[in-house]
Amino acid sequence: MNLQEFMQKVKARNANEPEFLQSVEEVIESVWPVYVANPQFKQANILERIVEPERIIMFRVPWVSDNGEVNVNRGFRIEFNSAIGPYKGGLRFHPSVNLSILKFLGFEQIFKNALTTLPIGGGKGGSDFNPREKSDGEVMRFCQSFMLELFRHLGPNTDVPAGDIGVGKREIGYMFGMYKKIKNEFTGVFTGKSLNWGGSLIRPEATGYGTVYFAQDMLATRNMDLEGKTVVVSGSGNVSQYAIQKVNEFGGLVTTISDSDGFIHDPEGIKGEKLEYLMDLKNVRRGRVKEYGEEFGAKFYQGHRPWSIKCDVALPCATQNEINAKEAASLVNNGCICVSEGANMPTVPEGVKLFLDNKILYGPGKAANAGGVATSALEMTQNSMRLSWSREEVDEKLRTIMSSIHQQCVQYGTEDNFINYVKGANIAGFMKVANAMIDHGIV
Ligand code: NDP
Ligand code: 2IT
Repeated sequence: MNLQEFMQKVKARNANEPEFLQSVEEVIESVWPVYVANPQFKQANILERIVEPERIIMFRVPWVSDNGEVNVNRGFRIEFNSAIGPYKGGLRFHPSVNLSILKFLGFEQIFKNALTTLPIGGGKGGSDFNPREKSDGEVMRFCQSFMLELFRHLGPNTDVPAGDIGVGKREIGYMFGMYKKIKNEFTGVFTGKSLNWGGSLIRPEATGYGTVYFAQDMLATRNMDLEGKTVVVSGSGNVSQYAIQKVNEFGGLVTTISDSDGFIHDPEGIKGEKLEYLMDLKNVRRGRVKEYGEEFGAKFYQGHRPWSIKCDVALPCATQNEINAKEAASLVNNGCICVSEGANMPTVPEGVKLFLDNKILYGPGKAANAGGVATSALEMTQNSMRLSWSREEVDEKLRTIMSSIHQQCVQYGTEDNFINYVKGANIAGFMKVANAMIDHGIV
């Protein structure tokens, strides 16, 4: 079977799952030469096995809104691969959630988690529930109903969820509370928990910080850093906020933020009290970025994404396929030298090709945003030991892990003096998981 025949088979089996197929195609294209060169992988049929989730759980989530209406959402957990550790990955609550999106996220998570150097397998889950404009009570009742089914599939050594889009510390709290009540045990079955009941310092910051550390490591290969660089960021949630904070610390200037309504361009920089305002706006008042524009007199571009704004570095931190081919071209033509992906699969395949053809420093999500899940694994470690590390200790470990991921990309992705981080991340992640699968026999 050649690469095309293999993809044909995957497409036939997973028709109508475009995001999943997109993520599979990217990984398979990178690892195919390694697969062909290593007969033991072929003999164990690793590729066909690795694209098939070990288990998918889909369930009904009924809940009652404040006005007494009965609602039904769909819940999912994709337990994709446990070759190197318990299933680990976030839960996403967003109206767009479906099987294809969660399978792509679960598939990415396998290789991302392998890159962290820590013992965590790949999983992802969530619901098409939309937390926007819901009361606290509605969110709580939804989370409780969701857990009434999901609890039986979780466990600190089995499957450990965390947050993703639409799931932050409030939702983790409600879900953990229900899990604890049903199971009558207090274990580290979620990460991203609040500090006073088992959370880890730096976990909220970790994805954004890690994405910026990865950008610094990429820039360092060309003797550059973020000092004085103009940085365009998309999104305005958890990942964006802490990416912005870290860019500011490194002396860069962040000029954009966005949400699904549009983007803000603030040429003077999103820093100091402006960043504090943004955090309060998004995390406490649950408002829209448009209000930032009104507060500080910055321009709001309704219905547009920020990629037409001239920058040195771009940090996509919102969602999948948020940089299309035209937008990737605009970034390249405007002189962007580095893209570090805080979001999962934010760039369409044609955009990725353009970045690689133009030899820019391009860090794909599974490498650049792995700091979040890596710090989740550090939270699991602290929970198992029943103690907590200091901010400095966790941040130092995160910094070391991001450098190790960068190093793995360099090792597996260097071709003619150019570091192809896509190839490097895919091959490094794949090798670790594939070898573990071989050790375990045909299971
Ligand atoms: P949040 O829910 O905190 O924020 C999401 C942000 O992205 C919001 O600004 C949201 O705007 C915007 N957004 C979401 N969906 C869309 C859409 N369809 N179109 C335009 N904008 C959209 O999520 P996170 O910050 O946690 O996650 C952001 C990205 O980072 C995701 O891709 C996630 O998978 C990835 N990620 C997250 C990690 C984590 O630890 N949290 C770890 C690794 C990756 P709006 O309010 O309008 O929806
Ligand atoms: O995409 C991701 O890596 C996350 N949403 C974080 C997963 C985790 O378990 O911390």
